[in-house]
Amino acid sequence: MKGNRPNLAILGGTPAFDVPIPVGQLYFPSWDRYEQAFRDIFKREYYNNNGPLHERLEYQLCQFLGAKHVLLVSNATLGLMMVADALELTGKVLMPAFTFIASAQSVSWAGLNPLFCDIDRDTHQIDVNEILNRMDDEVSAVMGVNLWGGACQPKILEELATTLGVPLYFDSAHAFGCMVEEGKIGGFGQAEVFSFHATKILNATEGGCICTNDDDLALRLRSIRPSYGAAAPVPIVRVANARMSEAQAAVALMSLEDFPENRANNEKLYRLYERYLREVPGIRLVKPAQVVFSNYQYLICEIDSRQFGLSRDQLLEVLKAENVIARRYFYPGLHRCIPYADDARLGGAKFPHTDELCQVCVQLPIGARVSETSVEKICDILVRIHGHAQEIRDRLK
Ligand code: T4K
Repeated sequence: MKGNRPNLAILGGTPAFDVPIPVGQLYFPSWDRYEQAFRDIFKREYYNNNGPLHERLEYQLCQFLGAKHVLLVSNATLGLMMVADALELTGKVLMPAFTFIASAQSVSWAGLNPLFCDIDRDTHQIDVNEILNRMDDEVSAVMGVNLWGGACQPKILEELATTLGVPLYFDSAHAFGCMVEEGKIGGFGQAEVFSFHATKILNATEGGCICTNDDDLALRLRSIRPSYGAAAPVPIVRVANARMSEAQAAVALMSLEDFPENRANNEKLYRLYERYLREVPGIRLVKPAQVVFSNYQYLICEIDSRQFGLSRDQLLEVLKAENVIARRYFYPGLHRCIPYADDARLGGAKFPHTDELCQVCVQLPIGARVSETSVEKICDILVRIHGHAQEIRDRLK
């Protein structure tokens, strides 16, 4: 790192980047490939409902993930709702408080109540002991969440769910392509759900998929997703209308082909951050936890404001002035979000680790649109911010 830029934007200097550098993977295939895929869709005159690209993507994902059944859906939130419905859950679903609000909203939309538990302070993943502490008679399932390109010990959760006698499913929106010692994410519990939103490493612009090895569950899920007018494989109460179009499948197929390259780019950028951030007091880079292979989809740091000199929120403001769009995922913790904050069912439970991480976590840019030079520049800015912390604090007053 050169460290010789004249000044920080917050102190009157020029922003380090001319255009905002966003968080998120934001992969774009080359225009030629994109154009060809869409010419083919136009030639076939087929937009939706189990088209050839849709079928090819489901097949390739089964191969890639080693799952018996893969169902494409419009997004992961709908996929999670469908799983809750297909499992015929009642009452409550036990899940971590430290996750994106969509995890809990999927449960609410399925007519159930989320019951939150705290996470492990170091790994950020669900705390197995907390599951045991929070379990009650109304809990009909556990939802594990595999966060940040890491994992929540899915094999241990499987054993625990068997002991507790409830089904287990996973929100794996962050974990496409990741592996734990016991196998690939996608093959654990009753079902796992991935997100293919534009900010994820497997990108359909918008979309997702459900994986399951359970034949009956797969049949019910196919009936819930259906194409209107098509015969449902088995009778079900509700349909979700959660199809993925040919246009989305086309982008996802290119993204799947380029997954190894995009993952390798993420890892290279992660290693750069790792090397440079060692020099910055008060910034801890969070390692993807409990996996043997990560997609490095997120670059998460914890800010120790006493050592760094600024709080996480002050840092976000300073980075924004430099055109670095960092995020404070997840804020403020699901137990503090409407509609769950006033919920008497929280029953006075405390979530100290979630509360702490919601104050100190920051997501920095990583992904297909981020270059090594950009990472060096961002780390250089962080060094300078730390070096001018007092001056910045005075300016932000
Ligand atoms: N479970 C978990 C654990 C999740 O994290 C998520 C989603 C879900 C379930 C549900 O999955 P989906 O139902 O969405 O499939 C994003 C994504 O919308 C969301 O998918 C994701 N998690 C969540 C953590 O992040 P935002 O609101 O922060 O993203 P957004 O749209 O503001 O984009 C981030 C940055 O990228 C901005 O600076 C703008 C920029 N951007 C974004 C898009 C989409 C671009 O420059 N171009 C683009 O095309 O939610």
